Amino acid sequence: MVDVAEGVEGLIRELGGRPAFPCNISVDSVAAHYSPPPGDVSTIPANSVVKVDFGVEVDGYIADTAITITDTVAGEVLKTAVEEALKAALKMAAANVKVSALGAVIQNTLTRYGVKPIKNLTGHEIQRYNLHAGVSIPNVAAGDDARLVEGHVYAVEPFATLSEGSGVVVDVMPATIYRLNTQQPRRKTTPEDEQLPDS
Ligand SMILES: [Co+2]
Repeated sequence: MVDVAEGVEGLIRELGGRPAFPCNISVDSVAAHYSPPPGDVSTIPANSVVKVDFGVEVDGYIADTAITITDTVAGEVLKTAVEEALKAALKMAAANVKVSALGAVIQNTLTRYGVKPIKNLTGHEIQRYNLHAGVSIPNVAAGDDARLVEGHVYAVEPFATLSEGSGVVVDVMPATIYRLNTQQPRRKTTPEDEQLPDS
């Protein structure tokens, strides 16, 4: 996994960009946000569903993208479903379209393939130097009355799970991706905090 992450991030730098966030390599029931820390010896198992998610930053402008790679039949269904859901959402994306309408078309497409949308992972608006800004793009017919705005940038991120899944992801430790928040005052650290591994 470290080799894949290093390869992706190395190529981004070679091509003149910078990784916008650590390359995520998430396997099977891990939906997103696992990045192998230094020294991680884990490998990608056979018969798995692997999500590779990475972003590129140039001069503060950010692209956010992901692909699913699988050697399983169930994984192929998931992959086709999310790809078709993305296509359907992009087809209707335009200024003034409600984000809930995008969520609805994503949900309907996924349901047609017999898989379930993940409710609590969403796409998002992207601003310069700000990966998660402004509105969220839901994967279900939910959300507020927010609408797409001309000139703004959005990441549309359909996430799906097999029908027996709950459609809700949970946070598990260890967290391997951190974000430096320069807007908030630093909270006091405790000796415990000092012992957390760097990632
Ligand atoms: Co994203």
